[in-house]
Amino acid sequence: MGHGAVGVRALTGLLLFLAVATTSSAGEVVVTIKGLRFEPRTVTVKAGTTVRWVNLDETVHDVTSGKALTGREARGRKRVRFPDGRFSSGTFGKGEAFTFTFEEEGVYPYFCNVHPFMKGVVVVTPP
Ligand SMILES: [Cu+2]
Repeated sequence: MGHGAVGVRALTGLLLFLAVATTSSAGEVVVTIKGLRFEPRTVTVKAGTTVRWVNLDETVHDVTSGKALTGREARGRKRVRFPDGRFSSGTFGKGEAFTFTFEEEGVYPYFCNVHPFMKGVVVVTPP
């Protein structure tokens, strides 16, 4: 009776889901946050790629685009954080993640707003 139609509809939905999931995972790169470090510190991706930062630490972290001064550079400075406004995750905890899709070529430095000595770079090349 109606069971066949429902079955076909469910299968179509599943296939669509798999197609979308496959497409998005192909365009995604993971950076882990562990031991107060971004790993890898520099990732090179093609334009249109989504970068997913996954926090594996017990403490909260943040991913903010721009530059942070540390060590000698920071000495005597009142201000050490220079966010450029491209992206800012806000703090997120263990097991949580932040994603950002890089549409344009360029070099995108970023840092952790909680621990400005944690830094990384995303290099975006032509698609
Ligand atoms: Cu941090």
